Amino acid sequence: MSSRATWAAGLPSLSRPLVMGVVNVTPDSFSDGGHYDTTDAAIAHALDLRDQGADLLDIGGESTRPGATRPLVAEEMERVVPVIRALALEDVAVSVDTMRHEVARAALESGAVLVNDVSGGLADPRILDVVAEAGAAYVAMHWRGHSATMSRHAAYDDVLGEVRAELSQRLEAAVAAGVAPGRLVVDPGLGFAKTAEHNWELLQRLPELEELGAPVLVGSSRKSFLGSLLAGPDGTPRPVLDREAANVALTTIAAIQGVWGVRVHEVRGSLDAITVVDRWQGAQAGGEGVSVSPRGPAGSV
Ligand code: PMM
Repeated sequence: MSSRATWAAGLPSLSRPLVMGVVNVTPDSFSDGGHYDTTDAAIAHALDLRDQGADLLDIGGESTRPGATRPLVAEEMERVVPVIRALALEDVAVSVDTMRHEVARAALESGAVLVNDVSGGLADPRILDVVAEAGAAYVAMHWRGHSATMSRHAAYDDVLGEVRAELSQRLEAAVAAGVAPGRLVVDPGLGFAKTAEHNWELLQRLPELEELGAPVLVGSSRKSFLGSLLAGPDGTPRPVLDREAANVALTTIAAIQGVWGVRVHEVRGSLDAITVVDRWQGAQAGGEGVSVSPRGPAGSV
């Protein structure tokens, strides 16, 4: 992966993949909707993920589950801003999971250091100007439309090639808006306008996404393609909260392929897997567990 010249202030600099812990302050997210939808519950959960070792906490106020209704801008803001403000006082980096420039601006003013935009700037192009002005880091995820319609767009001749080409356009748009190239991260957007087959192919070919020259983030945690893979004999998908072991396996696979980070609901297992991969790679290189392949900005600062 190419080395990066710059990185946003406040983001951890690691020689192993980073673990981003998910905090959905929503009533309706597919796996944890309604669990942390008050400010106090969300802060307590975030601090628990921090204590488990999360390197970054991703705070979101809009569910992207298929068919979800979008909250008002004011509602989304009320959900995430108080949580981000409280966490910014703690010893942890915070990102905001939003597609809206107003929410991104308020989050960055409240102490967030990264904007995680599942639409890669397509839902609200002004978000790129906000990120550029703040000098923040930005995750451009692959996206083809809002949740209500995204399944219609899950058609590809060559999923890796098309995702990579569309992400390349999103990186160009971000740079054109003034975001520093060294502050950009890409994400294939597993489950967003993708079937299970598409997800598996992307997961098999992550190094080819790295050819974009930006670090890669992957979010597989609890997603439905794991539920269908692990379905019972009668075809019933494995329940959402019982997919963690499978996700730890995917964290291992992603770490071996050199990703920058994984976005997960449970931190400890993925962090353990990353620690094992790091040690294993050090042993392969004849070292004593020292990571020999710094990845992306985290390894190059
Ligand atoms: N997935 C979800 C939400 N935000 N952000 C990134 N960068 N990558 C993802 O795969 C991603 C995301 C949906 O999952 P959730 O509702 O459990 O947060």
